[in-house]
Amino acid sequence: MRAPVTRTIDGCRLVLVQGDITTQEVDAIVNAANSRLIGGGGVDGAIRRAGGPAIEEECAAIRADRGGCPTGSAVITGAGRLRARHVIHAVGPVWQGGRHGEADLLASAYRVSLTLAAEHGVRTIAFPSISTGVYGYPVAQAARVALRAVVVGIRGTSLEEVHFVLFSEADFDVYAEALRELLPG
Ligand code: AR6
Repeated sequence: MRAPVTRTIDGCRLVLVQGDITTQEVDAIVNAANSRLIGGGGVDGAIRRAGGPAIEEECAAIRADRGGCPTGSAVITGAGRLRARHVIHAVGPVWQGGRHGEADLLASAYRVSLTLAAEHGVRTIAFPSISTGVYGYPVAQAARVALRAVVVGIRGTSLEEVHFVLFSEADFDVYAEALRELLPG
């Protein structure tokens, strides 16, 4: 298990941790969702199992109302039995080789999540590595896009702490290296 890596940006702590996102003590947990907001595997399955049926009930209401959530965007629900107050369901792109706007869509998924968080008074938030599981986005490239989007997006917000929760040591190491490149020291 890797030790956390931390940077401070404009008074906000950016922390890389290795672990399970469902156990994070934060106001909001971000889910790597799909555009139909229909529960799947990976981190989505873990969040829905831990949070219970209340999350699916709210997702079903959003589906009925607006059909789901476009790729590159996000929606917010309650968090059911999770410790967090909110789940932000962010829809990252499916990797198609890198020339189909994937980087812009991935950055947008992070940006919209931060905007929703700020609108709901969230002070602490945890992100998974969106799109790098089932959706096949190469993790080194995704890490650079994700960290840059968050470092830019947290400036001027009331966010106090942003966690990236990496499931494996390998993913943690890739994010730690990308963070060192982006913010040396
Ligand atoms: N905590 C933190 N990270 C986790 C956890 C966990 N409990 N479980 C898995 N991961 P994925 P995607 C990591 O596939 O690529 C779903 O079916 C995992 O190791 O969950 O955006 C949705 O419904 C990987 O690094 O999300 C969509 O249909 C990362 O989370 C689709 O998969 C993301 O992997 C979204 O695919």
